[in-house]
Amino acid sequence: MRCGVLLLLVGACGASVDNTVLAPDGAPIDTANVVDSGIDAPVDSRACTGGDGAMTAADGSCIVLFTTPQNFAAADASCIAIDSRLAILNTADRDAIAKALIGTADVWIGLGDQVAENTFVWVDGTPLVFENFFTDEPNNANGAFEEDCVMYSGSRGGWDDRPCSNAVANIGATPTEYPFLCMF
Ligand SMILES: [Ca+2]
Ligand SMILES: [Ca+2]
Repeated sequence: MRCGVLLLLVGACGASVDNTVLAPDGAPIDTANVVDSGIDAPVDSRACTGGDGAMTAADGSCIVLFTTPQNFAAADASCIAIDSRLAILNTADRDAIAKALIGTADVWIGLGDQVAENTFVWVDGTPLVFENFFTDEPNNANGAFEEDCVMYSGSRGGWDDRPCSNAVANIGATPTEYPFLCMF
């Protein structure tokens, strides 16, 4: 009887030791090696220069203007090529800096509703909170065609959803290439 109890305790103790030894070899140890993409933390230590003009926001982020027109995806790819993304204007200050930089130009910013119509998301995946859409925008072209990418209309002083590229159906001669703002 006593021997049986002892065996049971030894068995339980052995299982516990095995679990403890195995744990460090499991998934949790990988959490120490998670690589930050940098996309959610655009502020970095580089000098704020480049493109066709650049300005620093109060939070230290650098907004860079590129005046050669491109469609939305190509513009974002150009930003990624310099370790940045299309500008995430998620504060009033960033928005004001962007407006000062672009003057009356129309430029892509890093916002769109490509995944779910009328649910606008920044290119780093964060949801829209601060916004500066112009009156009656976003309007998805009033149903005429899809407008899923957002540009800053400098002349109107607010944002406007526009067709992302020439691949969008039924846009006719609607422009789809604009200068753009990168941000790091
Ligand atoms: Ca849309
Ligand atoms: Ca629109």
